[in-house]
Amino acid sequence: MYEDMAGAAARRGMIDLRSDTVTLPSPAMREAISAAELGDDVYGEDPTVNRLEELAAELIGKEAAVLVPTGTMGNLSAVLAHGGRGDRVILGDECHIYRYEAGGASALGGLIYHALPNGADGTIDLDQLRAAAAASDDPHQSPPGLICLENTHNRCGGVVLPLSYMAAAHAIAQEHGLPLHLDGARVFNAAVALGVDVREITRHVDSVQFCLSKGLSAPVGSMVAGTRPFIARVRRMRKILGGSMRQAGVFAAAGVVALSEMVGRLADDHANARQLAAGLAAIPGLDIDLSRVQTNIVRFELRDERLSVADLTGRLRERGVLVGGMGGQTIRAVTHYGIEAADIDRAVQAVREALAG
Ligand code: TLP
Repeated sequence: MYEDMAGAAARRGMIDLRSDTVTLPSPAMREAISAAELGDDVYGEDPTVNRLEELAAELIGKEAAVLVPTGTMGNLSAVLAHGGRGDRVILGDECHIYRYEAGGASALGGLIYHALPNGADGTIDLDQLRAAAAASDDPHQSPPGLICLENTHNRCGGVVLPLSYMAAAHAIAQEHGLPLHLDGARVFNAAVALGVDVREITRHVDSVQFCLSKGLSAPVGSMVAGTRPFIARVRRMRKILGGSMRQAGVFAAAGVVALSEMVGRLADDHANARQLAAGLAAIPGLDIDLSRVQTNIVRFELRDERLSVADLTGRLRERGVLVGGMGGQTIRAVTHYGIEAADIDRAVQAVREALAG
């Protein structure tokens, strides 16, 4: 009855690898959207939102969860619920909260970003983390408020933080009485890559934000999860930020399908990413670290003096392939629902031609 909209980009002739945010809802999501029972969620009366929040809390292993429109609002409302004006948000200098969320915690909440170097593997050195987390009696210093990690780590190429690292970072946070927040926009990708239940990851954090609208393919929505009192504070922050919605069951219905049906298939995206990476590795003029291709993100560097990243992405666009520049010589390609193994072959061929021509 419904067209498979995930194929829409492909039908337009483009292989869109710019992000997994470009995914379109599955046929099952479209059916769920049209059949969704609705109510006013500001009154707590949207049964579909309530179902999604209960399901999300259970799957992610936390007491409660709340639906927010975007990952950015999810992270911001969580950070504001954890810390106060003048507190430091300790995070990695390559993380999304620091690089791509417009400084929201400072701009709106008066918190200070304390950025520590991210290693290529997405981690922050534990000694540096421990030193940053230690509170000082010196009135010149601003107090630590919380620690944030990102898993999978987007700018580091979708790498997965090891469970042992999550546990060690959590121990440091606990030692210093700080909450640990996880930007888990793609935490289900991390769980699938590790072959563990996602709760094995989230048990090491106090709160988590995860996106329904990336690899899980829902059109809109992220969840924030944590203890009941924390989620009550997040609800207040969401209200302040203008993110409390009315008949949000319209897209929460797709979120229920995302969590029930779309997690397992992330393994296909990971296999496609590995296939893409292997193809790119064989092309002269490109540099790629295959050990970092662990999930659905392929990060590679252009090492061809004859053309710029903009030249290459432009030539790829002419050949029906969209990828994104990440600054400098770095390019990102992301696999997702609607991208098949045959598209990967076509994309690799397009890159070969673009660099040859
Ligand atoms: N990431 C987007 C861009 O903003 C870079 C993408 O295309 O990958 N955390 C992480 C780790 C993310 O990658 C993103 C989106 C977010 C948070 C924010 O989610 P939204 O876009 O829903 O606000």
